[in-house]
Amino acid sequence: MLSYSLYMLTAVAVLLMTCHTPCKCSGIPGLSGRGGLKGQPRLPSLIGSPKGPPGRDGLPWLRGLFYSLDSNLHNVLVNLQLRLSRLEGVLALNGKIKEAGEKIFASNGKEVDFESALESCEEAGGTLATPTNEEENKAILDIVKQYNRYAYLGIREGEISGQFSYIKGMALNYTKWHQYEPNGKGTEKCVEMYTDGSWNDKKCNLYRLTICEF
Ligand code: MAN
Ligand code: CA
Repeated sequence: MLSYSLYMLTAVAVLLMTCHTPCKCSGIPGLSGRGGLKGQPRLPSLIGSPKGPPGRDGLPWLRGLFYSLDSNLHNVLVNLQLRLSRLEGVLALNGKIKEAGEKIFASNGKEVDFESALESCEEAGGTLATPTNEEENKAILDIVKQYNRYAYLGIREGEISGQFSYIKGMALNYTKWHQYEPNGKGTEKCVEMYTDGSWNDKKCNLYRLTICEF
């Protein structure tokens, strides 16, 4: 009786932990992107790969318990995925978000200096919009055009003049400099996006549209 209660407690604890631990669902196989139900692999099982109902060997009641917890968990995750996908659809329809690959871009419509923009994005759990390919640059550009305002990007000049990198420190793997830019030679340490999607190095204390990525 005691060991049964212990198993029940453990099982419930596992279920609660899995359900309540905040997680980035894009990290779970089959839960990345929108509407990804087609051909979605089954989620990783708590008890290995459940090919069917509990077998006869081992502790059938324990296998049964985990099997049903596992099925419930699977259903919860599939429903969450559907619900999130519908919410993303609503936000996209209303022009509140732009999606590119795994990234979601959004603006609060405010024009502030670079540090304040970065702070707002981080406070919201994201960071400043940082285009790393043409698709992402286009998604950010859509927002720049929507507000008809230049926006700061998550790119900054390092100690070496003319050397720009992502705010996290890595070297740029994609650039979209406007002709003759960057030209600040150490005096323009931030980067703005123009309304044609090209980039200009610019002083960091100006008022530019805040666009974040999540
Ligand atoms: C201004 C600033 C510079 C920019 C030039 C381009 O001087 O916006 O950052 O390079 O215009 O002519
Ligand atoms: Ca410049």
